[in-house]
Amino acid sequence: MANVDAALDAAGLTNPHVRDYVAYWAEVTGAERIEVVDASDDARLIAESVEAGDLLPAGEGRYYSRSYHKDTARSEERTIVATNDEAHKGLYNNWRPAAEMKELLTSKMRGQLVGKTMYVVPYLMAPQGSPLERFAAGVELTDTRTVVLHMIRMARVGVSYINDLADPTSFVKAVHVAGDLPNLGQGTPDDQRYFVTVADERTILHYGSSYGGNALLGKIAHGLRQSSFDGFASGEFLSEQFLLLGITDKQTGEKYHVVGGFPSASGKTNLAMTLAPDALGDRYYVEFYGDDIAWIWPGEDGKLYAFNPENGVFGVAKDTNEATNPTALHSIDENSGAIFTNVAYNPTTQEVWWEGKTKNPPADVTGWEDWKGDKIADRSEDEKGLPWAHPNSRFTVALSQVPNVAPDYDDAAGVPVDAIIFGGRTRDREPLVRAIHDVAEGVYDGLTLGAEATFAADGLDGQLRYDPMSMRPFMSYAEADYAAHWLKILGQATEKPIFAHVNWFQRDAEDGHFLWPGYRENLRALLWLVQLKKGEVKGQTTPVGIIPTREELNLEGLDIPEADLERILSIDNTRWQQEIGFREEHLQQFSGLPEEIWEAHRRVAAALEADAAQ
Ligand code: GTP
Ligand code: SPV
Ligand code: MN
Repeated sequence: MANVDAALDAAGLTNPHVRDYVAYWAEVTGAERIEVVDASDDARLIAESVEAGDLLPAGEGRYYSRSYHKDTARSEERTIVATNDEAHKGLYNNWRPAAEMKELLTSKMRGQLVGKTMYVVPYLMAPQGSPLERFAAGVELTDTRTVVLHMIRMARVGVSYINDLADPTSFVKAVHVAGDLPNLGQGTPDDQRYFVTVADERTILHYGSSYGGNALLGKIAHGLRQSSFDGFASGEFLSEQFLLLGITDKQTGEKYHVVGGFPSASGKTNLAMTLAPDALGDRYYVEFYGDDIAWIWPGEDGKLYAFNPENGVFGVAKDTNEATNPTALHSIDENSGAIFTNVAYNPTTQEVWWEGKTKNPPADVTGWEDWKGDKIADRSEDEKGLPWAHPNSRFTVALSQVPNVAPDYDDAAGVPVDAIIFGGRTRDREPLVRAIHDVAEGVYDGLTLGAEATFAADGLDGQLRYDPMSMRPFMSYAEADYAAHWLKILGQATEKPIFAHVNWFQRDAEDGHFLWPGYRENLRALLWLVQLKKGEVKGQTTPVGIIPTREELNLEGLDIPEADLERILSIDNTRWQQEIGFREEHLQQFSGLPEEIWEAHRRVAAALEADAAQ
């Protein structure tokens, strides 16, 4: 058994409550050694991982890892929110009683670290000194060194973040045990994995995975699930699966900030890192703040403020290339410290590749291995069409490596929010952009976000489903309360942001091609939205919001078929009326939904009917 006190003393970890917590779990897990981690340990831990073969070199200052082949995405059905009050039970949070889950997880974790090291990772999910700092501290305990290396990139890590807390008990207890991955029955009736957030005790207990959101507990489990609960319980803030970006108009010197909720693997990273299209690049510049989480609160000046609690990016690799996302590509250049997971790898040349990195895979397959480690050259005729990389393969890199990161990304004051957008993979109905001035209608729009699910969660790719505010997998309390909390926070802002729904994924019904080229061109829709907010354009009013006229959308330097443009700038009333019926059923599942949301729903339905009757 480890000498906990000696290890904590040596690391200067003085917070007595953290010390008790570490000692407790060292005892439960039977850990042999305790190692307290600081961000400055990165180089040593990398060297140890390379030495042990957990990481492979991917060129100078970049690394490659493979996860167990059944452990490559979040598992929504194994993810549970537990509390001591059944009132927190919602439609999506898989609510369970806290006592039952704590007992179960403790039994799963008992003895799991015998002979192993327990890494103690103190972290902060916020810029230091922020008004929400008391919700941001945590200590992850983990059995997995590569998880530590990911945490060093994704969060601010070191004992200084937890030693001097104003309230020394205000840290999240986040325990992670990967366990024996080949013997956990992933996806079978005998699945052993449990990813539990005991939200009203600020305790996270994850067992059975070393992948991303299942294992980097600062990120999703604390940064989204726990913190959205904290935001609600304190009444102070929202925590959402949102990107955060700034648009600077170099001509006027003005800057606008946009937050946006798109479901997992639906374009947050791409939009937040985007460069202006070449033709508009002289005038506009996009600054990156965050690609996955925003904490949002009403400031004293009546504006809504936001920051990104993360310190890094855990981005989807697929289709990232010079044309779609040059900024992402350069954030993972040599010496960026990037860690790639489950892409294809060539141990001879130390190169990595994923679908869409280049048009075709490397012509010379010598040395190349797919994401499972199987040689491409050995593939049978049947296997030749299989992807080289896992569709949910990712890169992990610190925010500071992103070329267009905003100079004030680390500023504790956050930035004022001018617009809140929702979007997802919606193949019909949703136009390029529709703007909504009314707060209740904006919140209603978020709650009825319908999109195709993606490979970021196991077994759901392509399923059409509602994903409120893109928070469905991260929801921590009842949806009706969530809606009310949104209305409350937005209600406190005297300078309201404009809402909008965007869609880069509308397809042609016949041949399936995307009607809008997407990626860098998406900025055009946001520029129109900013202009609308400033009253520089009027748009056309439709029953579901204001959409741009053909003339208002800046299409300079963009060639797009007129027929496609017409489709993405129009509303299909019949299809929308059908959607209203689906929405009604969707919303009825949330008992006690605020009347303002129902009123918004009825207003939209009535406007569609009136429009159809004309
Ligand atoms: P999470 O990290 O899972 O929360 O996802 P995310 O929303 O940050 O997703 P990301 O930006 O990484 O995008 C995922 C996929 O969507 C990538 O394969 C992109 O190539 C694709 N994508 C992003 N933007 C566009 C777009 O404008 N058009 C099209 N067609 N595809 C896009
Ligand atoms: C997502 O799945 O939405 C992600 C990746 O952002 S994970 O950290 O695994 O949740
Ligand atoms: Mn995400």
